[in-house]
Amino acid sequence: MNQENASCPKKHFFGPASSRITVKGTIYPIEVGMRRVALTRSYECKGERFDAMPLYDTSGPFGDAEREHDVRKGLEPVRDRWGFDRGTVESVGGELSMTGRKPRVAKAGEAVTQMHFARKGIVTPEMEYVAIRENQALEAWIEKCGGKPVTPEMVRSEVARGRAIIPANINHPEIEPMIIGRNFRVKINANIGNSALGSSIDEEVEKAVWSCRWGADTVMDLSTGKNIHQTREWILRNSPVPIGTVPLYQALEKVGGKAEELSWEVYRDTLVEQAEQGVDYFTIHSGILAATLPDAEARQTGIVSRGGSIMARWCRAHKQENFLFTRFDDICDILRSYDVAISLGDALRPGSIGDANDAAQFGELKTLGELTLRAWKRDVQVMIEGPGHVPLHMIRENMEMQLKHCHEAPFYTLGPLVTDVAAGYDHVNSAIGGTLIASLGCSMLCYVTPKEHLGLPNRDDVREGVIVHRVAAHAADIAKGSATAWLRDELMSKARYAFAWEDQFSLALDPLKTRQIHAQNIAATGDTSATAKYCTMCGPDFCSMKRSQETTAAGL
Ligand code: IRN
Repeated sequence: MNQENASCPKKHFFGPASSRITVKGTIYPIEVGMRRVALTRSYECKGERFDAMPLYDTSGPFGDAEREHDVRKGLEPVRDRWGFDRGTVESVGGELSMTGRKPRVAKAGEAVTQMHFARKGIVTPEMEYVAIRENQALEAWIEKCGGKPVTPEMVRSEVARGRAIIPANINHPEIEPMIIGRNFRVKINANIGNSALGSSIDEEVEKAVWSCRWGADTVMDLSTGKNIHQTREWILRNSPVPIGTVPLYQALEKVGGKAEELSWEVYRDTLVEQAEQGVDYFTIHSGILAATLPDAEARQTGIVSRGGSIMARWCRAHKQENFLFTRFDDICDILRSYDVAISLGDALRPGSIGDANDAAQFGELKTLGELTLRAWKRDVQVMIEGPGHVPLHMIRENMEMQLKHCHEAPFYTLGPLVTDVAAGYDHVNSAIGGTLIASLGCSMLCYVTPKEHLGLPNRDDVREGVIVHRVAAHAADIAKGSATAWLRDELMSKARYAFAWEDQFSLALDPLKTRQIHAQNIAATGDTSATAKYCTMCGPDFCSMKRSQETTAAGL
């Protein structure tokens, strides 16, 4: 780690061995947040000694356990202090209710997207930020393993060619930038949001904060119930991670829930409203076309995308083409002036394994590839959404088709769920398919919680969903050859073999649960030393690691 650039540690949400640190940039006055875990001993890996490990951290200021958080004030607008001159920006519209800040927009016809600057050869502070963040202050280790640390220039080039995106609306200055692309760490998204039947603003803000603490790289606010605007405002002002939405849901609310009454004008105004608030990416279902509806509707489970079914209904009622398709260039013109990235929705994703990889799904994927080129013409950053329910042996084809049709724009999938019978455990189901597709090049996994198909997730479901998908993403990173991901496992294994329980807690993806289970173990064994060389799984006489060590020590 570059010690000169690292700040003083602060006590972390995950306990005394974890601290929140920041690493300073060298091009811009940025401070990149990370988590550092102190280990109780020094472990040797490839001739290097490690008595601490820096970890990628999504918790932002919420990771700092001693900081008071007043959600009514929101987070500091850190990005505004980085001194990057976007040149063409002006204030617009009314004040944001929580901060009194005026939203900003590019002057007519101008673009302020990361892709715009990248293509001009300009490295932005956000690009430097994600480069430092991806390396986890382990540049020397990455090189030792034969890898290349990420550089700001490499980030610029990936964004310029559309192979990665940095969702960072100019009106969301509170975020710690992150990057989505297959040459970077695999990311996960957590969906939150109220429905007509449940949850309050406070609960949703709490879920957003909770998601970041447990490791969500982005959060999507999918609210469809009361107070949509206000709920989103509070989430945005308190979110250190990019926020995504499906603007169609709010547009539908505005017309009383009647899909046939939707219009381009209502939708356009909703895009502007959300872009001014600072939403970083929009799911837009532009790929479902009127001609494909008969095929899709004849499937076993029809159209399972909410956005897709709304647009299908609109097309049927008006006997017209999907206006999200016909107005696509107008949509891009709005998005480029705030730097909102597009997540092209998979309205025709399969909702059962029997519908997987059918003509409707792959036909839409092809359309999404065509739309990608149109968005790129306007310098709008794009990722592509993917399925859905797909049996394990049919997943590879999804990744191959996405690469073939979508010009290497990042793939972002919902699972895939590999069976239809895992209700109550669909988070695990999703992580199985997600691990495979991420190892093949998918850039971000949309989490699924244990409540999928059954009900609105609560805080505990959010934690389960996030951690299970972090396991999937981490497993994929290892399979892709990430030196930083590998190091964490190597240290964990050494700690496990040494019965260094504290280090095992610190390095686990869920340190709190690990500690809690071990505490129950201590209570059961009566051994309070916390150094016991066994656990209740095998007991003192059957612990294979203990036995191996004794055998080696005895020279047997
Ligand atoms: C991700 C990949 N495929 C779908 N998703 C997510 O599903 C998307 O990001 C958003 O959170 C949600 C949209 O659902 P509908 O409207 O397509 O059902």
